[in-house]
Amino acid sequence: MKKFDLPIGVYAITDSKSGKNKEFLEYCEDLLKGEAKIIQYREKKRDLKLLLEEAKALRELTLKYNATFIVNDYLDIALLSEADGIHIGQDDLPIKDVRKILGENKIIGISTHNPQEAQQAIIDGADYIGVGPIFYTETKEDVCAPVTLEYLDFVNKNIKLPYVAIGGIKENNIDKVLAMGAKSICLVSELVGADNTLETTKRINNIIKHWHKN
Ligand code: 3NM
Repeated sequence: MKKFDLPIGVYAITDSKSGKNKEFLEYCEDLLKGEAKIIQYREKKRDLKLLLEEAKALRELTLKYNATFIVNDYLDIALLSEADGIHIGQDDLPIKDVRKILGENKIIGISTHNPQEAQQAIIDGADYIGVGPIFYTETKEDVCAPVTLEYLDFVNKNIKLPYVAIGGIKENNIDKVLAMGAKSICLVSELVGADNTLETTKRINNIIKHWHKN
């Protein structure tokens, strides 16, 4: 039995530019008020003490809004902040070793970019996968070329794991991703760059939920 399903709606990821016009936590609270039910804390190349401090604060905030809290990459930060789980990349520690450290009850997600990686994620015991980048993105450094809607279609039809569609997804192209069956959708720059993060998150959540209402 699956222990976890991704919520239908926006899968929010923080970015070093999150809250550039606002305090970081205020930005995250806008995501939560806009009904994001899952937040991944993704911050690269920063002071570990600061990462832990922010992760703990975000853990507290996500509990207040009854949202799932995932930490990107850092196992130590995930454990110390009592996150619900971790999201890793293909070059990180193997899932079975991450599982040994985190335990059975925590969520492990992994980014995948092709059918082989998706199939391997099942074998390795991932709880969900990231599917991307669907479209061109400048947000993630060293990411591969867009995997296109073709890979999303493959995952939707063949991979029996929850998945989040990611990469270059905007309000003006989200319909294409929804039409493939995606239920959990991540938009980073679209939310970071929004004039009103709360309203934009809410509006995009409504689009996703409306699409899947039956
Ligand atoms: N992971 P935006 S693409 C964090 O394909 C991340 O694994 C990706 O940002 C992957 O919505 C990506 O601004 C960045 O394109 C997504």
